[in-house]
Amino acid sequence: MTDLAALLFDVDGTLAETEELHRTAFNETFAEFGLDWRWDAKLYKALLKVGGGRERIRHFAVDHLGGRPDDARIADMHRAKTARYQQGIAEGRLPLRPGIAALLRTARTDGLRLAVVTTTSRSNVTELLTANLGPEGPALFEVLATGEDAPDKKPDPTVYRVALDRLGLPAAACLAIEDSGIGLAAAGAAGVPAVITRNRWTEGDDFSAALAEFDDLSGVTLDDLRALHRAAGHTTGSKIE
Ligand code: XBP
Ligand code: MG
Repeated sequence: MTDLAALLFDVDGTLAETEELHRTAFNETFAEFGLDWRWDAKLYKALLKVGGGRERIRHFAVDHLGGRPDDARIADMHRAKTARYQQGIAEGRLPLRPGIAALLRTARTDGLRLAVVTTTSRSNVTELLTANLGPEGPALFEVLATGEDAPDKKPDPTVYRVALDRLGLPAAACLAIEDSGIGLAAAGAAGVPAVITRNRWTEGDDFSAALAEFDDLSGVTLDDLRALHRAAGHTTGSKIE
């Protein structure tokens, strides 16, 4: 049996409820670029199956509207969207989800290693962590594996493999904390067991492969996570609701 050595945190929907700010930033950017596109909540929920904001814009432009991709323009739009999103972070619009700050600090005190494993950009992650935890926030995490590290976004497992490689740990020594079906699939394809924190944007996703589902991480202790990880080491298919 392999002891738990590291927690691998997804960002969007897991560390913070970011998607409404992402959605608003996309829509404001579309208007800025003279487009009449508008992603309402229902459409955005469906588009979240496409990991990565740049990829999401491209998917919408090509698959949804049947357009020809203009990748330079899509990159410009995504840059503008990221600036708007980070302005929202600077305005304090993205608190961490309940239980996250306490769990991060306890994990570090307890000797667990921490990594971020996300499809979003590195600067979005460092801005979010700094805004909520101060200048030392990003350094709580030994590894930040982000969208820049993996051209193929979740559910592709590349970003998880990058994190494992940088940590120098086998997948079985880690536990992923995710909020989405594509994130869970990415972790699973890299061999990393995972738990889910639910949110409205990923309601209805297939979480059958998760070790457990939680509404949020308040009240979830390291002992709880260690017990789930230990159980996953010698059984499959057991799940705690
Ligand atoms: C969820 C995502 C992200 C955000 C948009 O990422 O799919 O693409 O919706 O962010 P996570 P960007 O893996 O953290 O759940 O526009 O920066 O890609
Ligand atoms: Mg997520």
